[in-house]
Amino acid sequence: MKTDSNCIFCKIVRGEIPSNKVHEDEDVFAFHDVRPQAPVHFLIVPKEHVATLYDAGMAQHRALGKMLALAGELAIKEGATQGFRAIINTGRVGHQEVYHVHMHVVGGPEPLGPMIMKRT
Ligand code: DGP
Repeated sequence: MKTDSNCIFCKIVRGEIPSNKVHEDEDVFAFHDVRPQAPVHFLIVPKEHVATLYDAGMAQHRALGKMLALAGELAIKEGATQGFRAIINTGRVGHQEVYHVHMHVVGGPEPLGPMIMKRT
């Protein structure tokens, strides 16, 4: 499995940087966002280093599928029982800050603004 020694999320997956873990299996790792933008805010990442969705393909379909398949279950576990947003920022235009694919799961309890992840 491809890993990047300089990637902050690879370091979290390897346990070299501490994180507040939500879930781990052989394909994906989920942990709380260090800068939460809502009461529930965690990230689900593939364990394999894939920089962006542009770099992902069918070779990653299992991990990418799991990210979506687990979102609801983990959101409920974290307390977002009335809805959430699942967001994958991609590239410069998508305001991607960390170049290891990650899905934000952002939830209530109150309804979220129209562009919760937009940064100025
Ligand atoms: P973005 O690439 O813009 O989709 O967002 C990256 C997110 O990653 C941002 O909300 C903050 C979070 N983040 C960055 N570094 C760390 C870290 O070291 N630990 C954790 N838990 N989250 C991080």
